Amino acid sequence: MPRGLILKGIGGFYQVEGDTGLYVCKTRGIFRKKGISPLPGDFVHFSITNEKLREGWIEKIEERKNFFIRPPVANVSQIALVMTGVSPEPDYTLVDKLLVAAFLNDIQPIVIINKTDLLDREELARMEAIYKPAGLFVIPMNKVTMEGYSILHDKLRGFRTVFAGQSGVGKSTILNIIMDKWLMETNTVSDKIQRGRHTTRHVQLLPLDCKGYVVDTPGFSSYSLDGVEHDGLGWLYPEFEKYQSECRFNGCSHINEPDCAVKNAVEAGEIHHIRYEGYRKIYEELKENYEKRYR
Ligand SMILES: Nc1nc2c(ncn2[C@@H]2O[C@H](COP(=O)(O)OP(=O)(O)OP(=O)(O)O)[C@@H](O)[C@H]2O)c(=O)[nH]1
Ligand SMILES: [Mg+2]
Ligand SMILES: [Zn+2]
Repeated sequence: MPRGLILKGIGGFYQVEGDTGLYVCKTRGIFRKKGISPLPGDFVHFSITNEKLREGWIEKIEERKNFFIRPPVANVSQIALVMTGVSPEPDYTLVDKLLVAAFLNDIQPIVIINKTDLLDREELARMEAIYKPAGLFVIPMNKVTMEGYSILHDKLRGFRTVFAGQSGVGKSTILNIIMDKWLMETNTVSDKIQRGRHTTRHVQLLPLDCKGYVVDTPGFSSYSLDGVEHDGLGWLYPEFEKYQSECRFNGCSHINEPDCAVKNAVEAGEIHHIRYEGYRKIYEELKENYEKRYR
């Protein structure tokens, strides 16, 4: 049975990319009964009912490595966090939350500092310095001089990358340029799905020439972290790692304890204070949620 990747789903039809091109597949009632609905990013096994019309049935959904409800997408392998220095003003805590979610789900994060045409080089260096100690790959980009675009294209190779970040940072702009330059020529895009309701709000995987896929998402202004306990938050900050074991207390929260190696590293400038402040905010928020749940 052929195996394929769901690129998008519209009104009960799924566009599936198999080895020999695109098919439009429906799902068996059995999935609905089990409460499973296929997501873009799902790897599926499908049977072909009409080769000429390129139609089939989805018979099996492979186990997901991860999945998200908002936006609905499965098997994300990389997240590109887009931010800017000025317009809009960066929401560092939002970026940190997305980074935490990425590390929690074993997704490779990269950071894009976009609109560098509006930023002087010192400001840019200041922003890069926030994320470099965490070992993150940072790409300065702008559409005016095309800075960073080919570096990004290179980083997309072989990954299924979701673009996320505040509204107005330039996610769609970046993806439109990427698609203009590097969208894969797809064969037979079936009619049926083209005629279906189509809005840009629909989550879809766009195949690139480099065996990478990109997904645009609408910007969000807030993000709630699920599946993270405040106790474990520090372990999702890569730059805390080498200090954590040196704190005086086992299970130190790095908030109020004395002889905290993480806090000392912040004071010494080895951990960036913006990352640490974000950590405190997120920690308090998670703790509050925890107490609400168990009180
Ligand atoms: N100066 C400058 N403006 C840019 C750049 N990239 C994008 N913009 C502008 O930023 C604005 C917002 O861009 P979008 O691509 O719509 O932003 P978005 O992140 O997709 O926003 P949402 O869809 O609301 O989440 C547009 O006016 C773009 O033209 C850039 O490199 N430099
Ligand atoms: Mg957009
Ligand atoms: Zn500590």
